[in-house]
Amino acid sequence: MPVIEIKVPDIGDFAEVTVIELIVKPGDTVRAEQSLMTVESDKASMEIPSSHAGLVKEIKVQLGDKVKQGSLVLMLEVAGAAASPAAAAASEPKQASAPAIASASAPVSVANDVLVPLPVPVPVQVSAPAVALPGTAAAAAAHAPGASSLGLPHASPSVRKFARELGVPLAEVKGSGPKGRITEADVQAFTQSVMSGAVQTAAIAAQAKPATVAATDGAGLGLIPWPKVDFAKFGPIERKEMSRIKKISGANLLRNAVMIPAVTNHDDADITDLEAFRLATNKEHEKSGVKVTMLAFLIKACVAALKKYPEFNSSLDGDALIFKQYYHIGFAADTPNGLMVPVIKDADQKGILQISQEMGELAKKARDGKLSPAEMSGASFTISSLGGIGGRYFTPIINAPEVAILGVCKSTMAPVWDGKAFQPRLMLPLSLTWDHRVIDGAAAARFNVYLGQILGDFRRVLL
Ligand code: CAO
Repeated sequence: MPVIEIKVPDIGDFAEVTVIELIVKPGDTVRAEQSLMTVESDKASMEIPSSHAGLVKEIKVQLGDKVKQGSLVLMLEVAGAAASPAAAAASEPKQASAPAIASASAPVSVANDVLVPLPVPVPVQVSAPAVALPGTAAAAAAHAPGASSLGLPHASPSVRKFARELGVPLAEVKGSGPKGRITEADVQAFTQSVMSGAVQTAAIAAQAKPATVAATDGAGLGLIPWPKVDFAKFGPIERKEMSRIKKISGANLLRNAVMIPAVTNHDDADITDLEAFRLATNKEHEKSGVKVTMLAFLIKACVAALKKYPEFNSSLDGDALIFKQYYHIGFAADTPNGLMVPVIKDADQKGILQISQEMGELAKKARDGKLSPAEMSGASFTISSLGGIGGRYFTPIINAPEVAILGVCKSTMAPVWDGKAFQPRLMLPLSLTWDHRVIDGAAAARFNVYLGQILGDFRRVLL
């Protein structure tokens, strides 16, 4: 029986491509259009199908070889009538794109028909080009065990198809092929380890986990799994367990960030006169040992704004709002073990000196790890001040079930136009984050404006 040469057909714009997978071996019988090997350019993977049915006699390429149109792929023994000269080339390559895998000779490109494996065993097609994938999907996929530089798990179209048929999330499979490429054997081995219980898919693991520890896994939210990276591959590393406080606050912050439709308004308050007053007060009370801080004034100013705009002092309860008639103000304290939020109770009934004194005591207890649960609970509004450190604005995360939080940064002197000239004024940057289910943008802007007015002239608190 005649033996014909199977060569690389027209592969479009690609001058040279690399052989990344040999799908057949000598002695295999192949059908016409059956894939012989996978090649890869810098843009896409393609499978080279056979133009004829026959018996593979000899493979003429090796993994890693660079091939181009006309390169000899293999020798195929075919039935006599089939060996016409016109047929002595492989079929058009199957690029992994195009609407579907129509015929084996229709080009299909990986780059334009991205199958992003989800934690559930249902592949989802994303029609955008790989380079323009939605940020999270692309970023996460790019760090997945077998991810390629396109943000996709490194696998040939046939392996992808195989994984799809088995419902295997390719992003969770570690590739053993060249450059971490996932092979059919990897998919098989993954399936076996899942069946034997040695490995759980992210979707199964998420179902088994309590909600609070979903902090490291997007699967509970129906997202693709969190990227797992072997950092040691890139350089020296050290693993340290997070503190208990960080673990607890992290889970809370994640829930609040994900569940609250939060918006942040930024504004500046002119605290030139207030700062002068604060410094004078501190001088006056030098001997008392109590230091009056800007945060104490902010607490008092917030109480006034909360009274004027009560929805900021409320909490959601199903479809109802609970309006609190007390003013317990939490303040974020930076401690060696992480973020803690002690609470000044009944701040409306306390003066600046008392608030300053209590704040000092609570902050010390927080840093010493001696806060009691009662001293950290019951807040109806929270302030997070980075004023002692620096920065301009930030977007604090609401401390649920509260509905707003005020972030404060470092005040700076700035030229402010008074209608006739620029005046040097001490300006305090404010960032108010609010829950859009409860508060409207206009109300948030009014709250900030009012807060600014009070801080600009504290006598307004008395009105
Ligand atoms: N603008 C300019 N200076 C400010 C300022 C502001 N908004 N706020 C405070 N300062 C100054 C203070 O006057 C003080 O200066 P002096 O030492 O010259 O008197 C200095 O900065 C340090 O103040 P402080 O931060 O120790 O005191 P505070 O009352 O402002 O804050 C506390 C107390 C507990 C809130 C603070 O120590 C702290 O832990 N801040 C970090 C909070 C945090 O981590 N927030 C982020 C939460 S989100 O991750």
